[in-house]
Amino acid sequence: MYRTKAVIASTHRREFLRKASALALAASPLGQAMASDTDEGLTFAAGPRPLVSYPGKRPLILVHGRPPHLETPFTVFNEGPITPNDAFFVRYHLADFPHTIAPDTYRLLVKGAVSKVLSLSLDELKTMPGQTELVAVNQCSGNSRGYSSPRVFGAQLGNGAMGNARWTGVSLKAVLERAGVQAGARHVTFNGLDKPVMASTPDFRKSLDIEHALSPEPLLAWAMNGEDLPFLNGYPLKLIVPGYFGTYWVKHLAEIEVIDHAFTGHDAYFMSQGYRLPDNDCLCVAPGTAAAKTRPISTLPVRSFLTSVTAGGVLPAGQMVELKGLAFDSGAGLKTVDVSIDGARSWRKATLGSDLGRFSFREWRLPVAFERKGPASVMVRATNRQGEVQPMKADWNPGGYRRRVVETTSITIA
Ligand SMILES: Nc1nc2c(c(=O)[nH]1)N[C@H]1C(S)=C(S)[C@@H](COP(=O)(O)O)O[C@H]1N2
Ligand SMILES: [Mo]
Repeated sequence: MYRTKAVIASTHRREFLRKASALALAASPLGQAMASDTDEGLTFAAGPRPLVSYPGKRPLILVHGRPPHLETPFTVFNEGPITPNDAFFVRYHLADFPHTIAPDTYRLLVKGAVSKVLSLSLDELKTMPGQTELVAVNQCSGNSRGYSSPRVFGAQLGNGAMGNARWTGVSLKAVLERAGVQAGARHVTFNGLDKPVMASTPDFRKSLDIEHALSPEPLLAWAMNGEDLPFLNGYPLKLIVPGYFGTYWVKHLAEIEVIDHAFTGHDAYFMSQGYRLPDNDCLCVAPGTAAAKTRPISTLPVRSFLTSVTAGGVLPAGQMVELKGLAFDSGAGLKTVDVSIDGARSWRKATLGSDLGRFSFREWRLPVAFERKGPASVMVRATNRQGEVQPMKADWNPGGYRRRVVETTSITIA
């Protein structure tokens, strides 16, 4: 059960809510996340997973309560290519995360190897040059980790630690240029308002190479699908790194530091120790073994999912049914989505839905008829414009990161 440490005096509450976007957990009937006994139909070794309600969110799958780690129920992905704000997954590493942030006193600090230190208000960010908007997938590095075989440590996630939204903000490049990046700058580090509870726990900080930080893609977003960022998704400002895993998308962003040296030490833990992959071509090792050398995780692999029917679902025999799902990659763009209903003996090309941008989920559809009653399976395989294709056999790494295998959904034809 989750309980907030923040206590809001009731006399000030209305004034407070007018000024601040807040979780307001203590004062709301959602002060205790309400668990129901419904689960996602997936049973991991830890047992079935309950749904919980948090402020601003519909019931989501509870992965951990402290700090909140919530997964999107997979059926949400059949609603369309944009993930609704109230259904978007939530991930935090540090238990001391903010519960209230007042938008009028919030500032973004830009410092380090720059000509001038900036302290920017939300209004300044919203009116400066470099305003931008794009649709992009936020996927956790550990999405689908629960399917790793052999099993690995870490949150046993299903496929719901991902989501796709329209992000509105200002380009990171414009903010860095306004501060004036000094010659010799090598990396840019990012820190949010959340903090570790104990000094021995490293802070959650991420970094991008200076070339990447000054490229056109990364942005600092205040809006998600046309509304303020949901509090739990990083209100009031979040770094968006299109095509890169969610670990770089720092929430409650408060500090940007340009550095002219390597990013090392205790504060670099989530770059130097965590979120790393085997440093080789497949980014994988023999199952159960360790990697000799590692590198930070970076871009999303090409992936695809069936959404119109989930594992254990039933479809009718002898009539046309439309299969539907989603595919995405790191920005090269999708070329084809192929579907097999005969155990990979033959593949049919699905029709791709509207293109919302190269970093977005893209829908696919395919009408098929299952002739015979009994158990059946559906496999989906995406290929991008660079020829990257999902493998038939899952590769393995010790972190259980970056799953990309062709998914097989077992169903019944009745
Ligand atoms: N400040 C902060 N930002 C963070 C994290 C965090 O723990 N603290 N976790 C990261 C990770 S690993 C993921 S997957 C995404 C999740 O974004 P969401 O919670 O908005 O879905 O946030 C990233 N940004
Ligand atoms: Mo993550």
